[in-house]
Amino acid sequence: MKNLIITTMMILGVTFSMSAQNKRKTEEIKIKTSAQCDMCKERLEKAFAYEKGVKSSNLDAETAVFTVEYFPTKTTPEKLKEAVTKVGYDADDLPANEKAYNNLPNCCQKGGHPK
Ligand SMILES: [Cu+2]
Repeated sequence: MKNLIITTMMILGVTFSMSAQNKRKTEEIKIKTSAQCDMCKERLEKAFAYEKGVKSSNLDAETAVFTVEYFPTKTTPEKLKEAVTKVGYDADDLPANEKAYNNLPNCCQKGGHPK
């Protein structure tokens, strides 16, 4: 009987630590955006500092690729892309939210920094 209790407690312990690890596991997504410059970088990263389920984010101003590390239990790639469009940028195939885009300074709108 005592052995059974110990075994049960061990199984519970293992299950618990496994689910705890699962909750902390993050995934990474790379979103191609229409960002133009360092101001865009700051704007996007600032917005994502408050976005639900996001652990960290980084925009490469050269390639306009936005890399986001997120908790898959708390958010989805779709929600993250939508959040990018709400800041005023295209996210892969999703077009930018028009109102947010129009609020961007001219230099941050598409073609603001011709390459
Ligand atoms: Cu910009």
